[in-house]
Amino acid sequence: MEHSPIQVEFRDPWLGEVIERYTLPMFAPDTEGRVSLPLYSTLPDTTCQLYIRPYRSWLGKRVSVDWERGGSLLIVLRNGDVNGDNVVDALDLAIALEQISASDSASETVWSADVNLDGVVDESDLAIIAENLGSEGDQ
Ligand SMILES: [Ca+2]
Ligand SMILES: [Ca+2]
Repeated sequence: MEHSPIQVEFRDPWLGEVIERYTLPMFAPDTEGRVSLPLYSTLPDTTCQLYIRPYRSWLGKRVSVDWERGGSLLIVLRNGDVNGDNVVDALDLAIALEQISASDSASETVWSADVNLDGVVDESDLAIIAENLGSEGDQ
């Protein structure tokens, strides 16, 4: 199954308005949820808010950055949101439990429940979901 592009928004730090959007195609955080974002934009150097939209099973995240052109930023995203509602809760755990041992890569449910992207739904996926239980993504 293909990855959809990850979407990043620049927001005004005070008003929260979206100033600019860009997408990082074919991109996924590592198993620890680390994402290194290349910062390319024509925006002038300033303090701004970056918003990473919920991506696959990773929760949305808003961070304040001192913007400098040409830099890159390391962000850690929380993982475990199987159903994509930007919250990790018991429902996500239940969906993953139902798919345990499943490795049918054509199934969208299996694809979603495989939160560590190793092609199979197993205990390590459940552990990631359990660890982040109760986490809510930023809007
Ligand atoms: Ca969820
Ligand atoms: Ca897995």
